[in-house]
Amino acid sequence: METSDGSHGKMYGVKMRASLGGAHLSGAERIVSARRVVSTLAALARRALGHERGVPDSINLKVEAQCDILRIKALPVITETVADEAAGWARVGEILSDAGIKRTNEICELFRETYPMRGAMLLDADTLERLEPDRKRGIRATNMDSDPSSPADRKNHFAEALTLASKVLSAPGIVGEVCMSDDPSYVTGYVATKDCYHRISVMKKVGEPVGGRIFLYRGPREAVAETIRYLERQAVVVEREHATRLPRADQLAADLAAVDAAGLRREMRVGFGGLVSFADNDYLGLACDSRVKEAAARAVAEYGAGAGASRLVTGTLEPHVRLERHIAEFKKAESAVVFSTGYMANLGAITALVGRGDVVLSDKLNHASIIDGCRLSGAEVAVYPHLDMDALDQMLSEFHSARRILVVSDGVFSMDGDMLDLPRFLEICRRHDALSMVDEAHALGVVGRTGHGLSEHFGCGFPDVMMGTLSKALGSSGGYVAGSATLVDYMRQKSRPFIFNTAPTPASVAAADAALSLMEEDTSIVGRLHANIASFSDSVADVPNVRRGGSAIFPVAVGDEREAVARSKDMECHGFLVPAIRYPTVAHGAARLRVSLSARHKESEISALASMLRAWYNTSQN
Ligand code: PML
Ligand code: MG
Repeated sequence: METSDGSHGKMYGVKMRASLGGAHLSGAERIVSARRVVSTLAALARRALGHERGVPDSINLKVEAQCDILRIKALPVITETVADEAAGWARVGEILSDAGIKRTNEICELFRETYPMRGAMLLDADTLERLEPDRKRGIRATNMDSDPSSPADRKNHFAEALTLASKVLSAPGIVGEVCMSDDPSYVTGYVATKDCYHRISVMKKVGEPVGGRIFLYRGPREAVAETIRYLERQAVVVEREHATRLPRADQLAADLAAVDAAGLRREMRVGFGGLVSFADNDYLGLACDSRVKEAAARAVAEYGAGAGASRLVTGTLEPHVRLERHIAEFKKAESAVVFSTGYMANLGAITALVGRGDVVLSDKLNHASIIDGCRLSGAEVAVYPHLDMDALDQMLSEFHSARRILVVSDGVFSMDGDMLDLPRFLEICRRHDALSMVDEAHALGVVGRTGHGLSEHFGCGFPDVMMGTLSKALGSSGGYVAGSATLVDYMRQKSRPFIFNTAPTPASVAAADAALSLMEEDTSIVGRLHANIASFSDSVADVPNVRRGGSAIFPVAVGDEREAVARSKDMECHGFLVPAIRYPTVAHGAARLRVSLSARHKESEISALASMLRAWYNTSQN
């Protein structure tokens, strides 16, 4: 027999079910050949362990030979883009009604009753009588896969839903299905009828953790048992061909429509538009300092607009060498290496340092560039709860056999403004013989009396890998890694974003070098930023939704995504640029405004902003 993965021989149903705190967390299944059983088990376990809602208490893996496998065709797909959940449910009613089902309003009403159920409600499409033998459990459509099947290690809502719906609608007597995911971030649902799978772009608000399924049945009572057997027991492989692929013109548009519907569209603005910016990371106001600009201009005149090649070919110019020496000195390190962006510095450092067989531990709220570096490295990634040093300590004791362990954390967290307890972090890393890496993108020029960062602030030692950027307090662009001569040599030999990238422009490195000198020579620049931080911090001491973490970043808790955008627009009307930060930068429902201070802010601007935040908080409480 030709099997679903192109091999020959016996087929197995492989199932995973994971639970947390007694409740269902994650479930998935595949039908695969013997050859793929082990890798599928591993992929499904990985999926359970990586679940967004937490680490499971138990994972049930089951393998069962399947001999009677039915092959059916996937339903064709139509995507319907709707403005919001009300419009989505209106479409559900219309589609069911077009399929000859009458009491559509009542069916949509009944849908709520599926929320607490594990399986689906089985409803007589005409009498609305409930036919499932156990109402709490419901009917569980299972024993199915698609051909080709989608990767097992992560959920593909659409592909898995299409497989399930195609099986369900092929069951005797089933005339329709309505489904909405219980994943709070997944708002797309569907209605399936005998001849079509209608994707409805929005069926609920982002953040709602409710979902369910209704199967609509039409036929004699005596035949219900056979329908349930088919749904729950019959092994089915759904032939997809290109069915899960939307028409080319819709592939991207459908996702964009969902972004809009969820209130998550991001707009690009051009410059500050005359507003006072509390949005950028130019902490010391050096990006537009004439001396920094002149240094950049001189470098362009002398060395050209571009470096012309990668660093290891001919792209290393005098300004690169000077800046790297300067950073090493500044960070009290043996050596330093510069990358074209901060993002690349993180990606480059992490992927060079760890790989297969290694472990990297990463704070839950680390910046995307760290997360991406961890993922790309191929090392086993373990995420510890935000700033939870006890958890980190505990987790490290579980990885004794790893070849190399890297622990990486932001120094100042970019969206929360809070700070790593560096002395504790270093002590833990040392005790477990793990390499320590700290990203000081938002700490350099900000934290410590003279802006030297966390080690100065705490009066402690240094992490093994000191990463930072040239693009924030230094007003230019680029990133660096500083540390031992061996570490830096290692970066130059092994870090792909260093090796395979054109060297940073002479202008950007010269500008960063000049900014660093200014910062060192004139300590009043950092002093001004510190005075502004202290002043704003005092002014908002009585505004509970403004968080003060000692850095230049102050998140203002809002929660709802749309509300955050409205608040930000409101601030604009008053002349202030304070951005709304939303998913995916922060979690769903954790939208916020992000105030970042700079040495260039005037006292009057700071107190006006504080007053606005206070007034807004007070009205929101009434
Ligand atoms: C689920 O994942 O629980 C249901 C998913 C619905 C998928 C809708 C779609 O994207 O077509
Ligand atoms: Mg449910």
